[in-house]
Amino acid sequence: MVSPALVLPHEPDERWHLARQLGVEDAVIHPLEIGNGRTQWTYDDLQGLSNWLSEVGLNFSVLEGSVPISDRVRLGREGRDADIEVFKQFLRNCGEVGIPVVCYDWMAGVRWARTGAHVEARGGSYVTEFDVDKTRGGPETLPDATHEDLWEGLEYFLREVVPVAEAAGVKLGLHPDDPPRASLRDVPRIVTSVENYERVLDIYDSEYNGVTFCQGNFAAMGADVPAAIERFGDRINFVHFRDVEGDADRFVETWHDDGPTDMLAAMRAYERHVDDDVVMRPDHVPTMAGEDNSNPGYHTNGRLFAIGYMRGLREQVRTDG
Ligand SMILES: [Mn+2]
Repeated sequence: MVSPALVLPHEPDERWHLARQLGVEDAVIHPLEIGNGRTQWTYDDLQGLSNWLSEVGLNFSVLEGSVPISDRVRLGREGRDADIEVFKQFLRNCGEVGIPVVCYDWMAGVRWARTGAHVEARGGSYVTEFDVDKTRGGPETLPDATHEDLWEGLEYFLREVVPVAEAAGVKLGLHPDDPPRASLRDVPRIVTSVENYERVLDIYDSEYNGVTFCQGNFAAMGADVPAAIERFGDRINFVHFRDVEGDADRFVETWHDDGPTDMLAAMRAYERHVDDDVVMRPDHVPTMAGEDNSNPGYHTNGRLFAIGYMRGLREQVRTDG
C-alpha cells in the first residue's frame, strides 16, 4: 500500500492546504535553496519545518532537496571524508526530527537535463523533452571523471553512511540519473539501468540502502516497469510517479494518463510488493492553462490531476483485490 504525496514548498502557502483538501497527508520537501542563499539544512531548520507541517496535519515524509552530497564525494576526490561527515550529521538530524526517508542522486557535474520545456501536449498544455542531439558542450569543472570513479565513490559512501542511516532510522532512496544515459555532455553516469541498481543494492544489503523508483526514468531505460517494481520490492523507499514516451536518447514527458506505460499494472505492483509506509509523489506534471511555465514540471494544476488519477488507480487495484 503506497500513499499519494506532494512536493510542497518549505514555507506554508496555499499548496499546503490544497494538499490537505485532496486528502494528501505526506509532504515531500524539495527546495534547491533554503533561504538567504543557504543550501544546507540545520537541525533547527528541519525541526521548525516539521513543527510547521504538523500544525496543518502534514507529515514530513521525505526530504529530497538541498541534500548535502558534493561532487568530490560522488567522484571519490580529495576531501570527501569531511563532506561525508557533513552528510552523516545531516542524517542524524533527520532522524532526530523524525524524517523517515532521504532521496539523493549520484549525478556529478550535470544535473537533470531537458532540451525543451515548451513541447505542446494535450489541449495546448506544455511538457518537457530530451533529445541527445540537442545537448551541447561539457561542464568545465569535471576533467577526467570515469565510471569507475563514480562506482568507487558510491561504494565508499554507502559503506560509510548506511550504518549511520540505520542508527538514525532514516532510509536512503537513490534516484536514477535523469536522463538515464551512460554519459551526458561527456560526463559519465552510472545509475542508469536495473542491473546497475542491483549492483548498488548489493554494495550494502540493508533496507536503509534503497531505491527512489522514479518511474519515468525506468521507462526511458526500456525496463519492464511492473517487473522492476516487483524485483526491487521492499528496497523501494520512495516513488516518483510519471511516464515518458521514448527512450534515453529522445523522449517527451506525458500526462500521467496518456503515456505508454500501463499505470494500473504499475500501481498493482506497488500495492503488492512495496512496503506499506512508502509514499509516492507525482513527478514532472504538464503545465496547464493559466500557468506561466516558469518552473516546468512543477506547477500546481497538473499535480491536482495526477493525485486524483493515482487515487483512482489505487482504488481500482484494491477493488480488484
Ligand atoms: Mn524523479
